[in-house]
Amino acid sequence: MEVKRYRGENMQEAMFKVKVDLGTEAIILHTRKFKEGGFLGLFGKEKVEVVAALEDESCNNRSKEEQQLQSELSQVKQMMRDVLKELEENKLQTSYNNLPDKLKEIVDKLLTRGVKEELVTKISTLVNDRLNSQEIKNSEMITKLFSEEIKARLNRGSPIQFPAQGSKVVALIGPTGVGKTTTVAKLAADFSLKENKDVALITADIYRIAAVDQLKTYSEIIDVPLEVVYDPDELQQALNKFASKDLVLIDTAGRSQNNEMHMSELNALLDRINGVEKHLVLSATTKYRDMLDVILSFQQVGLNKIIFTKLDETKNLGMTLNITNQFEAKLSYITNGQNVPEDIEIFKPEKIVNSLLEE
Ligand SMILES: Nc1nc2c(ncn2[C@@H]2O[C@H](COP(=O)(O)OP(=O)(O)O)[C@@H](O)[C@H]2O)c(=O)[nH]1
Ligand SMILES: [Mg+2]
Repeated sequence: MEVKRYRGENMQEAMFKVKVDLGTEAIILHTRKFKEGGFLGLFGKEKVEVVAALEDESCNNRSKEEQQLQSELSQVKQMMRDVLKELEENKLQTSYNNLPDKLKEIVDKLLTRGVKEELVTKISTLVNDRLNSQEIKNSEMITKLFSEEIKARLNRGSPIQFPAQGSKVVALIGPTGVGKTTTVAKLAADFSLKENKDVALITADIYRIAAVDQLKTYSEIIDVPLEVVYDPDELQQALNKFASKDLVLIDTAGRSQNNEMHMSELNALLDRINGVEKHLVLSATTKYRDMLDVILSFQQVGLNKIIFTKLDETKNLGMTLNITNQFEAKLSYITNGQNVPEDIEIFKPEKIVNSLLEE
């Protein structure tokens, strides 16, 4: 501790000096009055002396206090954060608990029916927001809002439509075994028998004898002509031959490692045909990730529409919603059984909505 003395004409002056020199933290140890000048202390002028010191410790203490204060402050801050977080979590928890049962029930239903989680979250959040702005908030309203949101994401169905003049050419493309040939037969039967259209078939699936036979049998039963083609030139010739038909359906080989008709060949085959509408055939039993792979590879060939098959074999109807939500291509048909020609229908969003939401 450093002790210093300060003198002044009066107390104020001495204190002022202490303050200037030692700062406000100075400790006053002692003050006294004394006389300066004169003789033996007589007749001298009265002055003031202040003994002051600046404690090192006071300095230390101060910074210690500051540190302590800082740490207390950050503790308080942390506590506040914890409390706020807890409040927020409680709020979320409470708000989830407060969601109407019907809403939670539909969320479960959509998840079990194969709609992907991310999409279910999105849709149910929107429904809940919309519900909050409604006057009536009963189960019917919740179902109605869900069905609107789902329908908006399913797009309209887009079946085969005929040009005012000339023939319509539709090719079915897709992996092996998804039901292309069966679907070609169903479409041929439907258009020729029910809608009285003049239909012809072409098969480019010449890599499996059985595949040709399969379609040949159908063509005979339905009584429509069939041409088997082996290359793009023959395909063009067959199309010329069928130029007066209303509808020409082309069956193609599935794409697989063992199959010589790879994507590029399929591309080469269909590339030169003007105005061919390509429907990608997907089986609803395929896993979503695999389905995305299939769509991405067939997008190289260019696809206009999507047909979903085998909906009878799965509860995963949500697949249709996942796909239409993610891709622009519209759905044209769905098939739901092996029977030709019965088990096919135009894709109708309402029907999918109902099936997704039904009890
Ligand atoms: N359950 C069911 N089976 C189908 C459906 N469509 C096709 N199939 C069956 O799937 C198998 C493969 O069909 P196919 O038309 O040869 O497929 P492709 O290789 O794509 O031409 C056959 O056993 C068909 O009967 C469907 O909608 N539901
Ligand atoms: Mg086939």
